[in-house]
Amino acid sequence: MKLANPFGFRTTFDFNSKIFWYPPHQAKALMQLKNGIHHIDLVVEVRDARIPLTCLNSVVLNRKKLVVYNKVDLANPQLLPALKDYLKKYRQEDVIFTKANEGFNVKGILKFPYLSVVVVGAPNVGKSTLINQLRNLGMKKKKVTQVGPKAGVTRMIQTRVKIHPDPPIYLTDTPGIFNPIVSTPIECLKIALTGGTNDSLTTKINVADYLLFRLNNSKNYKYYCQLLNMEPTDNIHDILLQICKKYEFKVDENTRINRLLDEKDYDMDKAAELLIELYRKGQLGRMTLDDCSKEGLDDFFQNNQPDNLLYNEI
Ligand SMILES: Nc1nc2c(ncn2[C@@H]2O[C@H](COP(=O)(O)OP(=O)(O)OP(=O)(O)O)[C@@H](O)[C@H]2O)c(=O)[nH]1
Ligand SMILES: [Mg+2]
Repeated sequence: MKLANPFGFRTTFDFNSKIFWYPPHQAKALMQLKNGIHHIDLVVEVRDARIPLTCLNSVVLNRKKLVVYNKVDLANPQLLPALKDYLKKYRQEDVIFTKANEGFNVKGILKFPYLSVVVVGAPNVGKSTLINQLRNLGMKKKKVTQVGPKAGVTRMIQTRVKIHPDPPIYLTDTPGIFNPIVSTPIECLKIALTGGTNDSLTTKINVADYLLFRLNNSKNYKYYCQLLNMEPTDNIHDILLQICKKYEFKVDENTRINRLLDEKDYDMDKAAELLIELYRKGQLGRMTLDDCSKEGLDDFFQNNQPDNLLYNEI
C-alpha cells in the first residue's frame, strides 16, 4: 500500500537478524498437545490482530478449529472485515474478533457447542485473559489462570477449567508457543514489537526504530509529534532524546554498564522501551503491522497456500 510521503521518510527498513526462542517449556507443551489431542473437540487458536498474517505460520492441530483474533482494540478496525473474508475463502477458517481484557465479543466462542476445548497460540496474544473472561461469563467465577504483559507467563499446560455449567464446557490453557521458523527478520520485528517474544532477546533500539518507520509510513507520526511536542522525524535518536528529556531518563554511575547512552548520560534504552510500551498500549494509534489492503491480502494468500505454511502438524 503506497502513501504520500511529504516528509521524505524512509521507504524501506534494513534489518537482518532473526529471533530464535524455543525454551524447554514450549517444546514440552507442544509434545503434550500432540499426545492429548484425541481428548479435544475444538481448538481455539488465538492470534494477535495487529499481525494477522505474520502469526499464521503457527502450530497446526488437526482438529475442528475456531480462530480468535484478539487485541482488536489495538489494530486498525477498517482492515478486519476483508481479513475475515480472505481467511474464510483461502483457509476455510471461522474467525471471531475479540478484546479479551474487557470481555468484548468473547461470548461468541460459547456459540460453538464443544465440550472439551484447548486454547493455543503464540505467546502474549491473550489466551489466559480469554479463559478468565469466559469463566467469568459462564460460571460467574473469578480469574483462574495467570495473565501478564510479558510473553511467557503461562509455562505449563493448565488443568482444564469449567467455563459453562450446562452443557458442561471445559477449557484448557496452554503456554504460548513461539514459531521457531518465523520466516523473515521483519516478521521477527513485528512479533517483538507486539510483545510476542522474550524482550531480552531483542535490541530495543532496533525494535523502536522499526516502530518509528511504521508510524511514519502510516501517518501515525502525529501521535508521537503531539506527545513529545516535536516535528516528524525519521531519526530514532531524535525521538529517544526527546523522551529522555521529557521523562528525565538519566542513568547513574551504577547502571552505566551495557546501556546505550547519549553524551549527557541520557538512558536511550529506557526511552526505546517506553516508545515500544506506548505502542503496545495503543497510545500511538491503532496500527496493524501486516499489509491487509486488498492488494496485500491478494498477494499474501495467493503466494502462501496453507500447505506452504505448516511446520508442525499434529
Ligand atoms: N489491549 C488489549 N490487551 C489485552 C487484550 N487481551 C489481553 N490483553 C493483555 O495482554 C497481555 C497478555 O495476556 P495473557 O492472557 O497473559 O496472554 P497469553 O496469551 O496467555 O500469554 P502467555 O501465557 O505468555 O502465552 C496482558 O497484559 C493482558 O491484559 C486485548 O484484547 N486488548
Ligand atoms: Mg497465558
